[in-house]
Amino acid sequence: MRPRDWHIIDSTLREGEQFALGNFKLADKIEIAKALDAFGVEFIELTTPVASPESRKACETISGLGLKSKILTHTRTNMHDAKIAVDCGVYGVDLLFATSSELRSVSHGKDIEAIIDHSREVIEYVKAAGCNVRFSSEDTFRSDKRDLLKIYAAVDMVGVNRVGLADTVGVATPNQVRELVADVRAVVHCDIEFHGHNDTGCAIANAFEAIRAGATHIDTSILGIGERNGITPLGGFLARMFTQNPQRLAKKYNLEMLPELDAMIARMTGIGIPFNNYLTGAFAYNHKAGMHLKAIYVNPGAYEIIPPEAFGVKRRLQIGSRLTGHNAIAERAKELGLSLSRDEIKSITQTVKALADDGDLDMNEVDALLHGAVAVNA
Ligand code: HCA
Ligand code: CU
Repeated sequence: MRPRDWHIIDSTLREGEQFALGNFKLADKIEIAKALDAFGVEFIELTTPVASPESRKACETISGLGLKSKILTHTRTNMHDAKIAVDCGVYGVDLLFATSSELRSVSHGKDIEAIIDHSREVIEYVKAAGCNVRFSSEDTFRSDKRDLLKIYAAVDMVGVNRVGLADTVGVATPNQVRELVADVRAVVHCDIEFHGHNDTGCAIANAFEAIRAGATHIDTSILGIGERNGITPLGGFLARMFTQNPQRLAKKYNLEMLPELDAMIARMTGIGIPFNNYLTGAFAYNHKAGMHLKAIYVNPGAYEIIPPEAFGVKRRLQIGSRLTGHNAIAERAKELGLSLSRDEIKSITQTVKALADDGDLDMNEVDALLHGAVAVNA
């Protein structure tokens, strides 16, 4: 199936609040919403206004900011919550209902027919209030497929704008996501959203497969923060999509703002950006081994699938290690405007390697060796 146009629903302000260290003050929430808007995400999802007085204030305030991103809030599928959500002035309401037998038994105890009846009333209410409405089944991937397709088809008939598939426990494989999204695509006309947790490291791959199978909306959060170890990270997901169609992505989003977004959430949660984070991790563009360095000088694309400047980050060449090579040392001499013979470069390279056995040299130390060699020549 040909991928359709897709959109990001960033849930840093909903799923991200379920992260252990996610407790954003109203001013933080406004800063996050404005940054996401400037980045260009199409939708921003907020914690249910029912959660606390400040959650309600956040829904009202952020809905009133006049952002380009459309503001959604996330509620249980009941009239009480839906009414409060609509009253906050949000663009849309994301309804959630537990459908797997595991969660049904501990949650509401309703059977499928009862879920459909109950949901119909709430969906009709939200629509009549002029809001966009989505219906998602919690724990989709441990729900019975026949039940799911019946529910999705029924809510589609009632007129939802989107149905959501939620891999609540991060159990789904990319193949399962592709198959289920395709099956849902066959029974609904509305848009399809995918929400994937990262317990087994598949959240990005699953979001990618969801799009390939016809999903139109992907839930993300900045740095992937969320319940447990989180969901599809905004940056990692965009890295995946960039490799498919860089021009289109650069047109849709202000990609060079990604480091700013990641740093903002790292600061607000106090976690720091993980060293191996997609694109913005401290070493995401670090090149070290001699063979790699040699190629990078000739053509960075040899070891980089995404040019770092596309996402506003810088490459880092680590030439003071035991793995370095004479090409890297020669390039550095050239950068410094130093003229050294091939043999001199080779000899300095051997010195760097030997010294690095006691610990890597930083650039200043490598530079000092190069300058020292020139001084000897003079
Ligand atoms: C949760 C709910 C949710 C909802 C996803 C959705 C999930 O577990 O707290 O609305 O699509 O992962 O199921 O985040
Ligand atoms: Cu979730």
